[in-house]
Amino acid sequence: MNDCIFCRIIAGEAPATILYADEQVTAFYDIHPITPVHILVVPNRHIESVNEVEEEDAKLLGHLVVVARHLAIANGLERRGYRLVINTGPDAGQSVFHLHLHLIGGRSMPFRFQ
Ligand code: DGP
Repeated sequence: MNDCIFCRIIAGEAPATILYADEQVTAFYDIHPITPVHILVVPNRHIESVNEVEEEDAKLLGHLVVVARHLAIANGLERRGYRLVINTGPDAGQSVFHLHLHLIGGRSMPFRFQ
């Protein structure tokens, strides 16, 4: 997917501060952080959104969460807490159509889901 910015970051063709990478996922800082810590954890394979997730992707999505947990600990978020957010589709404000998990924390966040 040459027109996908996250595919280009994963391939090393676009700049980003890579915090973690393995054969399944890549993590890097969000370019527009909304909290002191704002990291994106992204599957290396292009999946547009949760709408395209299949049963065989369950292990990959579990791995995304495990990597996010390690990054939360590495950034000192474990005790105070953090959010893991996956925006899906226009009503949720998804703007990059390559599935990604937001790890946000480092300040208290209001509860906004009503
Ligand atoms: P979402 O709204 O859930 O689709 O979030 C997409 C996020 O991706 C948004 O917070 C900004 C971030 N982002 C967009 N383009 C780039 C980029 O080129 N580099 C990095 N590091 N982050 C990006």
